[in-house]
Amino acid sequence: MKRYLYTGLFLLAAAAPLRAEDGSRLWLRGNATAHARVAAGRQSPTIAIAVSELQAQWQGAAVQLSIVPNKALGDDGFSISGSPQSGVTIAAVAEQGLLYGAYHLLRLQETQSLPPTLSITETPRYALRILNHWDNLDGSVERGYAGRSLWKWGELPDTLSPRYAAYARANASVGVNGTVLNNVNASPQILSPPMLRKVKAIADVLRPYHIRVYLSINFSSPMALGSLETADPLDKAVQRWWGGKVAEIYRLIPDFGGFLVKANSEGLPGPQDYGRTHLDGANMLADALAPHSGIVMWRAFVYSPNDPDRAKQAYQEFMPFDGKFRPNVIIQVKNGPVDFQPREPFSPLFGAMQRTPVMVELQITQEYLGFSNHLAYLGTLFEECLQSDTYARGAGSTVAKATDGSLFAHPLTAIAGVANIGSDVGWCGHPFAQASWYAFGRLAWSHSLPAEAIAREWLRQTFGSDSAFVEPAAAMMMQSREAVVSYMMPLGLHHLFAWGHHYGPEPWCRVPNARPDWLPSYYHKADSAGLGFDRSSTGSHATAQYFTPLREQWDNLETCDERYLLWFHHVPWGYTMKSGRTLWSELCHRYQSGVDSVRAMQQAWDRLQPYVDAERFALVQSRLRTQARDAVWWRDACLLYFQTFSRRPIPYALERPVHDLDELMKVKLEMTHHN
Ligand code: GCV
Repeated sequence: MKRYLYTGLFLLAAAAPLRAEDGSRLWLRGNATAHARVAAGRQSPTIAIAVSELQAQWQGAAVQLSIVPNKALGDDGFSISGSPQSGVTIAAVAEQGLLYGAYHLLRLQETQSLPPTLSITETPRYALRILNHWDNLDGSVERGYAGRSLWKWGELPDTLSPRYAAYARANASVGVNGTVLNNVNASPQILSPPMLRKVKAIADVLRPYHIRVYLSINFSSPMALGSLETADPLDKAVQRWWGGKVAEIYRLIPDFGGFLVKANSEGLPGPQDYGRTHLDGANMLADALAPHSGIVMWRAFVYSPNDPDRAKQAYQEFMPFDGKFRPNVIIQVKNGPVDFQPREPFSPLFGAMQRTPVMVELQITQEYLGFSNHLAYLGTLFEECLQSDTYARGAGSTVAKATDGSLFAHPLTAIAGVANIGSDVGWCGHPFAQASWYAFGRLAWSHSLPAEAIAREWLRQTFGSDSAFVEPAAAMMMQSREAVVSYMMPLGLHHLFAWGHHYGPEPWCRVPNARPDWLPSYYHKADSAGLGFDRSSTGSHATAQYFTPLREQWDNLETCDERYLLWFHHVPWGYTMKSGRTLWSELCHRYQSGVDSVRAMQQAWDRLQPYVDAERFALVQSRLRTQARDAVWWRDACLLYFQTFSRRPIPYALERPVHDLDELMKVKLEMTHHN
């Protein structure tokens, strides 16, 4: 079976009712026909952007931008008052508040939700709202499915791609205020003087949009760049080296944000190489950055096998250090305890680490959700994580509240999203993937916004406001991520991906001498008795890392949320599920429902053709066809493989598989630019 990667279109040209669009304008498609009167009491590059955006697009009467001493608004907040007819005032304490206020007002206009009288006050829930780019210095992007890197290192610092400002504008429009330019698998070279001059050139473009630049660093940099013989964080020469390097960065980039660090994870160097700890490493860097008000985002994505269950390892490694980090350290924790699977329970570090700032890392790029071939709106995944109740301080202690400074009073609050942005003309590789970037920004600003409301907002701005379009398209988006869960890994299954890339299924995968926790069988544990990883008290007891009542609920097969059933339990094939079906039968139904959902998305999209420009219509239609084929592939691969253990028939009411297991087991994807 040959699998195609979709780089071109092979569609019959449909009648084009609307102007073709390439997606490059994202959700900022306001037509520059307005000539509003906009006045500002002060001048600055940032205020000039707010003024010109409003002048070009605001269709109402005059707008006044005012700096006011209203401390309650904080640095980024704003208020909007007045009325579109008689004139609007946007007030803020600082210039960036005016910029965010301008974009907010224009969003209300573009989504046709302007009230006759405006009385709005907005402040963000996280102080730092940051994109992480996994972009390498050679222009490739790790887990990137939207072309090459946005950053043209070869032509910087002299040539500035117009995309840098367009990127900054898009981010500012949704409130993103930071970006980590390079991959967490960091090359030490990013800190070399020539590279820092290139970084400075980007920072200069992003600054008026109030986007700070951060860098991922390699812990061995003092050895690779500074010819020291060690990178031991307790070594004085190492500390001096970092102090000097940080000072050099701040001379070039006075508002530099700080470092993101992946250390002692997946083969990268770190303090443990010298018998030191994550605490030693993070605090050493924090001391170097503190004089300049920079921060360290130290990742908790670590899984050295100190426990047979990978899902427990980050908690075990980091909890002993709670309360011991410097105040400018924040621990960056992936949403789930393993690795950005289509569905995971939240990481138990949220809520548990109370005396240290902790930030959520979400993945916007679809490493484990069909790359940019599959339509999977991740607003629902982000919402599910942020609204998960940790019960750390009783009911209502959501992940959002455990990280936004409200439950545990930390002044440093942040959230990160691994970007899905590249050189692709439509930025994200799939027109609907833009929605996940948009949703990240909106939730980082206001984590209680419903994913559905965000989807509607995005659709109105990106395609058009006709409710005959918006409502069915929003419904399609809202079910899209659940569809992926169903056809890939329902009921708490995880990591069934093929070796070498994370696109297709390979639950049977065996690789001699591979780390066991990189193989699907480690996670699904299928045998003749049943399926799933026993993380209950009879198994690895990962449930003990959660608060009551979750630990008891999830520990018990009968009360465990079925979404996480096979995450926490090894369940007999004949076990009776809530539906009354056996586990095996339920599994078959779930896989089929995933396939059915994709077909329903295809139908829904085809019906929307009259409302969509030909170019984006055809692209989405083509991607949905790929997705439909892939969904069948996933269903057949997983069910036929698990059937070798369950030895039960696929329920007769369901579609029959269309592949042979032998044939599927031979599929080897050539994912040259997609892995
Ligand atoms: C940047 C997973 C991904 C890696 C990624 C890593 C991480 O393992 O597959 O590509 O590396 O997570 O988040 O550090």
